[in-house]
Amino acid sequence: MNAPARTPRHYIEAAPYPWPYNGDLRPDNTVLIIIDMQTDFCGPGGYVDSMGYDLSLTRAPIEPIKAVLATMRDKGYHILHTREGHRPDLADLPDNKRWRSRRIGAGIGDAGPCGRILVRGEPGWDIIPELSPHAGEPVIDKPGKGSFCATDLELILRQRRIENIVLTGITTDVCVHTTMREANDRGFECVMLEDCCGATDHANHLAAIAMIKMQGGVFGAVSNSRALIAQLP
Ligand code: C5J
Repeated sequence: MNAPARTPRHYIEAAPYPWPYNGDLRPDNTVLIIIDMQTDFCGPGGYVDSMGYDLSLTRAPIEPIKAVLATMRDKGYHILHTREGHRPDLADLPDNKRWRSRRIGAGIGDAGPCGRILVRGEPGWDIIPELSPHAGEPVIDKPGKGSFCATDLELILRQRRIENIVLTGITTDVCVHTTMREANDRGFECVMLEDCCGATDHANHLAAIAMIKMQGGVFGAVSNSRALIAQLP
């Protein structure tokens, strides 16, 4: 008698374990999420620039993300984008978030060189042209750092039977990390691509990556664009 056919297993080289944990990696159960690649976070005159941080750190992931995006689009994987921003009337902007941003001279909701900072519909809030969403790729508008808070992201992922999430974008230590933690707690199997992320401080980028690898992969695993592109089925 023939043995029953085995489902093929596929893994991406990652740390601290080959990802995903069960080798069940397919275009229909896996999504690439690109977080907050907006002018406000990586463009001249945007929020991060107004705070005086080094833009080269948040722009570094643009080229690696482009390569991963092209590969995953080509192979038919799910693609999803997020944008951090607030309603023009600021009804969804907590007072303390605004107060803190004003302390360092980049008040959310205030006028800046790219329009009102982190306000939906303003030029600075747009995703940068290099990584523009294609028709049919959902864009999640989020008022917070995590992509699951006050959004329909989880509903969309469950509708599509997503199990695995490839995380990219900015910033590593804030919106990407918060989203990874939220996703992990909901049972999604996550990998962060380290060269496809960037932080406003490089030491924080490295620390955020190190945290993921603790406890056998406490939030998932860490890989990079080269390994993913080479090994994606
Ligand atoms: C921040 C983000 N850092 N996208 N947002 O405020 O990480």
